[in-house]
Amino acid sequence: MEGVLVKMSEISKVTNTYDESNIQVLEGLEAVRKRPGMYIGSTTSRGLHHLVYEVVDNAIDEALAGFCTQIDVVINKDNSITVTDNGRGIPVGIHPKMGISTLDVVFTILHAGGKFGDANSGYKVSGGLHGVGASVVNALSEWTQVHVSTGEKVYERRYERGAPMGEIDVQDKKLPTGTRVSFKPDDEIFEELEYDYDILLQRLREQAFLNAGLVIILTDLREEDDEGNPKSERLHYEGGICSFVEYINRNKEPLHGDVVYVKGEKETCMAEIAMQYNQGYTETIVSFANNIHTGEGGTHETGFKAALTRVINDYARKIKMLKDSDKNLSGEDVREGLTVVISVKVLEAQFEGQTKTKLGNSEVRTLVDGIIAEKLEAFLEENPATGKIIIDKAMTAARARDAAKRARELTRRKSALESTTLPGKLADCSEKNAELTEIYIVEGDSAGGSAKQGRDRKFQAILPLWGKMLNVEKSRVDKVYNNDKLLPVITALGAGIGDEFNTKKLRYGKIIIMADADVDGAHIRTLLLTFFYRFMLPLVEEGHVFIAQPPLYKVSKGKKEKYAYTDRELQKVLEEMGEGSTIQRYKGLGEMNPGQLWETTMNPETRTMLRVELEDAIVADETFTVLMGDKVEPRRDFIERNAKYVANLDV
Ligand code: TSJ
Repeated sequence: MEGVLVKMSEISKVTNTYDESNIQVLEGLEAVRKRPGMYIGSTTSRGLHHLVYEVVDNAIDEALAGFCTQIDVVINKDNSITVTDNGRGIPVGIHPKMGISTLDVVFTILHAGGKFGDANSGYKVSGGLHGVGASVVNALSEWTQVHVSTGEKVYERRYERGAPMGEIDVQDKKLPTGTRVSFKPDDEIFEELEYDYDILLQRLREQAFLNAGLVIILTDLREEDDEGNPKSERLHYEGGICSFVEYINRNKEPLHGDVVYVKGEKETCMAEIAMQYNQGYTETIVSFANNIHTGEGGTHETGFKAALTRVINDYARKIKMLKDSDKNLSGEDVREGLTVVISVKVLEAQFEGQTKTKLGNSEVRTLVDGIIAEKLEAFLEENPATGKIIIDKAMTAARARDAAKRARELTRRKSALESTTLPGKLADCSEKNAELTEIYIVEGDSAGGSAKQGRDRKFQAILPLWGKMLNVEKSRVDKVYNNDKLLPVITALGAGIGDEFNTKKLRYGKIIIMADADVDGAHIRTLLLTFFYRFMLPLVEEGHVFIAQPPLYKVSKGKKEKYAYTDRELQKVLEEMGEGSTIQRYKGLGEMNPGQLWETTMNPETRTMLRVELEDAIVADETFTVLMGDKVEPRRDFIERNAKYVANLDV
């Protein structure tokens, strides 16, 4: 990074002893700009949003300290962000060690957070994925503007690409106390500069749940409704993680009215969980460590699961719902249809895993197990009616799982699941190395025929599907294992299903869903994606699933032909080709001949495909529950609200 970060006048105030550390400061922010990925993960859209979390987390710390009740987050018209809180205001006085204003320490020194004598010691609970602090945001912003009100005075400070500009402006103004920070992400750093309202909303909602009572307001000034009001949402949940569970379950049918909530502390660990069973079959576990979403799970989840299984079995035996001769209920049995939010606070959280979102502290497993077992046992003693409902559900699950196991063994004997006999309709490829191969799952026999003729048979396999496909969202596992529409998919992929699914055994690296660009095609796509999501999750998580994108139009003029994949592209092509061109609208894949299908949709050199990504399990769960589940009302609402996402599935 070019230029001076801390002004000479400020450096001169620093004693000799600290000269050196100040030089490190300069080098520090320069290092951030040189290797932003090291500090915020990436410079893609993900990193861009990370800047907001970083700043908001500082305001949340102030709320946790008990001094702030409201945080406002505004997306400005120019895609800069303004975060305001009503806390005490960042300290502005001279920092005892650094000899410069604490404000400048916060914004120009790496990892300054928490180092300036926070009175309420204990767990440092909030903090982003990397917890890098405001100085990183500052270093990666074209400009940062800070406004601190102490109640007596107002202090203002501007930075450009990390460097303080001029002096801190001080004015005698008696305004309510608080901090306001605005920043504009630097276009020299970020590949993507546009903020996504829904991504911010999602994360802020999560923080509002985790900090019961805190008010967070998100406003988007880029978008106005018909009356000229900006898009805005107020997030405020007095019920904390219980509200979170109700929110996740809002489109499902709960089995018991009240959310079960237990909380306890042991040694270095505080744990709280909220849970509620619903009539569905899937388990939804959402966990946090020090308010950081642990998407990859970890020791707190393992501890909770162990405690839940043990306590439910003990209780079921105690009240004699389980007889001495009965087998224990399994972990899966006691988690069928369970939605649970786990939040732990630990002293020095260690994050591991591919995305650093897996809690690694080994002591936490036994601590959480202990806390939850004790409290949950007490809850069941005091709420026997709820206890009975839960055990009923688990016992039904156990019986169904037994039936499924028998069905699976039967099917297996019939050489379906593990057989080497591939489905009759499959046109396999000659290449055997799965890293190089792909399978097209194609709707309809006629499109399947075109695909078989058009493909490159070396590495492309075709599996046609026909008839009505099973909606797995409404079926138990035993039905899924025996379903004659899904079996060919399972055997062709060759990697098993459910607990036994193993991506190492996959016969193809890319699984490509190819269906018509109409409502029926969208339906098939959603059914298949639901199936993959619920029964072959690693397939989706590891990015093996794709959606083919056939063109919507062919524009011809004389001998010239061009394809358009969207309506906007059609307009562009029409302008290029000029007067006298004819448009053919493709209603289905079947209307293309094999050569055209290859050229437009299957040739790796020229095709475009959508990779199905799982950014967030809660959103995905909601999407499939709502789209494929029983309730009609939420489905209509969801489609209206999320026309964009559905349209995305619909391409
Ligand atoms: F990220 C940030 F630094 F830019 C930032 C910090 C952004 C926003 C929107 C708010 C904050 C912030 C920091 N709000 N409130 C505070 N509080 C303190 O820094 C603070 C105030 C007083 C005392 C004290 O001990 O008197 C201690 C602290 C940490």
